[in-house]
Amino acid sequence: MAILPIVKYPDKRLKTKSQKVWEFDENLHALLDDMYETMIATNGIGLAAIQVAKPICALIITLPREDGEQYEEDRLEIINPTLINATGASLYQEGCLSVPGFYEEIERFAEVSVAYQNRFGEEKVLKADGLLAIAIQHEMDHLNGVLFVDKLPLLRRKKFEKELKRIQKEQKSSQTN
Ligand code: Y12
Ligand code: CO
Repeated sequence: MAILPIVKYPDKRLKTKSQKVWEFDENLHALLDDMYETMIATNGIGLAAIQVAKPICALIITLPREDGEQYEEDRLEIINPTLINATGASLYQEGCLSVPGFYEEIERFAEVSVAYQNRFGEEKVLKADGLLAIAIQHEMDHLNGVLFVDKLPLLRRKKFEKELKRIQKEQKSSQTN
């Protein structure tokens, strides 16, 4: 297993529309394992393959339990997802490993049902609400080349771009000092 580099905003690769997965082989399994290791090592709860530069329709989610810990047995692997039902609305302060240090409130469906395949290509359906529903929608957006910041209204988007410039400037000066 390996910790992979995460593609960060504003890298254009994050705008890629990911391709459907056809082969459920050891290469896919190795990628999913590496994605899991990468997500846990970087304190993430969700990660799409494009975030580690692999433009395929695969995402993983592991929500923390009430004790704040993430357990490997809760690891969800979702391949080729399609939204089959979505209801309600909910607001949540979202973050993304590709946009570190920036959090914004985003409106999403409150409950979703998703058809997908597991790592062996078996067809599954998952009904989710709460944080899991938010995470699924956030990660499925990545498969379409959409980031949570793309969903911000103009003024908040401008605030984000300004804040990003400040963070990048800070990082540059800490590297040279
Ligand atoms: C609700 C909202 C969004 C999601 C998508 C999954 N998002 C994450 O897993 C975000 C994790 C994250 C972790 C960070 O920490 C490090 O990079 C070490 C982070 O960076 C900072 O805070 C500096 C930003 C985001 C699921 C459910
Ligand atoms: Co993300």
